[in-house]
Amino acid sequence: MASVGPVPVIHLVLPRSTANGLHHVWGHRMVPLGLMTIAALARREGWDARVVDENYEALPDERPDLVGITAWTLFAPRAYEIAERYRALGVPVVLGGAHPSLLPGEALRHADAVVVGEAESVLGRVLRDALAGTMAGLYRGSWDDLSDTPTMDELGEFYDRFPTWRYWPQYSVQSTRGCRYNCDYCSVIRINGRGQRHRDPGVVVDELRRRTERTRLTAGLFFTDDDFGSELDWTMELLTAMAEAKLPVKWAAQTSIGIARNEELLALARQAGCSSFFLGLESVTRASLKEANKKNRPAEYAELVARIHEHRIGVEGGFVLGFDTDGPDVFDDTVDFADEIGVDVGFFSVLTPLPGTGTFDRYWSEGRIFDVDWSHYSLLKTVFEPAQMTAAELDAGVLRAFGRFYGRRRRLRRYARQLRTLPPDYATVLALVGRGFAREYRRRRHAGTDTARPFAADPEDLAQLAVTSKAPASEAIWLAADQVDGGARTPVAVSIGR
Ligand code: B12
Ligand code: SF4
Repeated sequence: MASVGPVPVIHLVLPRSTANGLHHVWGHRMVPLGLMTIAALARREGWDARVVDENYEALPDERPDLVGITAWTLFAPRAYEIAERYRALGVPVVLGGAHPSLLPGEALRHADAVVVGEAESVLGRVLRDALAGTMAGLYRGSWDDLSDTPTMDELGEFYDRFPTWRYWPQYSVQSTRGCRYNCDYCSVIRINGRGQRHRDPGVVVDELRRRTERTRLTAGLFFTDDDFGSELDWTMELLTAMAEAKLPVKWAAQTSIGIARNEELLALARQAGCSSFFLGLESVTRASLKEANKKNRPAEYAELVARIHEHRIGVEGGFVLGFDTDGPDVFDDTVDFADEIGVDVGFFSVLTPLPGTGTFDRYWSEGRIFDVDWSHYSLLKTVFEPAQMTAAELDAGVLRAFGRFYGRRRRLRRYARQLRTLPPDYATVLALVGRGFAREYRRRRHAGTDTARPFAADPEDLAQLAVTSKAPASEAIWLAADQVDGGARTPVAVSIGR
């Protein structure tokens, strides 16, 4: 393939997704870091790259040499529509991300190539093959250490191309990949592997320093790590370096709740600019947590949340509803519990058998999954038969949970408490986020679907997925790929751990 211009151009598309309100709410509108990473990798190979976030802009008219599309499960059907549109114009398409990694056979029906796993080790080959006109089939991206992952130096130019109003927090940084836990319903450990890989704390701080020097004002930052507090020695090292650098950042991170047991670490986090921690609290009953293979103990939640608040750090709590042990009272009980223990921002999700997970395996084997239109896998729509209620009751219950948690009175009471316990400016930010959620869920954003036509997964792809979902987490995507190409390519080296 000869390039259409002096340098080859790749368009990198994040498909639109109105099916879930989370990313519309101010304070949770984040940059598409995966695509920016790929843009920076393409730059290294001499390509020009344009990142297109379809949530905010239309697909461009100009014709690139190659299109890369990222797909999570809920917007995979839209990704396929976009892929078909470009292929009809004669532009080759490569798909990657969580969903194509776990269902590469399905993704290949809609694209010229699919990257299974992470792009760093393999994108150069994809681009070279694209230019040579030999791009085809599956490419396996290994789980390498993160030394090759582009830093803010390379990502900066792509940040600069976004309108400044679009995203808040302004920056996202990934300092680790993977997770050491093994929650039954989680995709992360399938996509990024069990165990955690870390970036060098000095590199992370350096990257933040250079970026914030340009803005002067205090910048909002989100660590996309799945468990920021997984290996506390490393977390301590990073926080110490951040605190010493006195960076003008206010940041949030997702972490397991264990971080709250370490007073020294909490104090350091505050010093380093931490505004809030997102905790996957998941359930208020130990029985449901056991079902999910989650180690949390609800009896400790109140005390641990209070400890975080003592350091004037906010707490966002994620809850999953619809476990087999959850009865109809679970919605009100969860909201009341979350409010009582002082959760500042609450997320309530429908338990969802995401492809490739243990939960998918269990419900699929039991014949309980009735909906395989992936655009419904928004975590706000029930796609399986729950044990103690109907699917419609679970849908309605989760909406009711949002309505109850973000009811006007509760929001006012919460704000009054936050003004006493958190920095007043941050309390106000949280109040605005709460108002955003209240509005979002009143408007029932998630009820719509984004695709032009209904989607139903193909039985052959589902048969492969059933096999993939039985695999231990760190083997799932490789088994998915083997089922498509018969393991034809050399297996990748997998390095996990520090
Ligand atoms: C930050 C984040 C968000 C943010 C911002 C997302 C954004 N705009 O990018 C917010 C908070 C908005 C969000 C929302 C949701 N999220 Co989210 N999110 C994440 C998180 C933690 C990090 C994503 C990230 O930036 N990663 C860093 C980049 C560098 O990695 P990456 O995107 O995976 O890209 C690499 C590879 O995958 C590959 N790759 C990816 N795309 C492509 C494309 C091509 C062409 C190629 C070659 C390669 C390639 O190469 C990249 C570099 O190695 C991930 C977990 C995770 N570890 O990835 C969950 C995750 C992606 N989210 C998930 C989910 C389910 C959701 C929600 C539905 C949750 C909810 N309760 O509502 C919503 C959906 C919102 C919506 N409507 O779009 C799931 C998706 C699972 C799945 N099977 O689809 C994940 C994996 C978490 C999980 N526990 O399973 N999320
Ligand atoms: S849900 Fe969170 S803690 Fe559990 S395995 Fe996934 S990333 Fe790790």
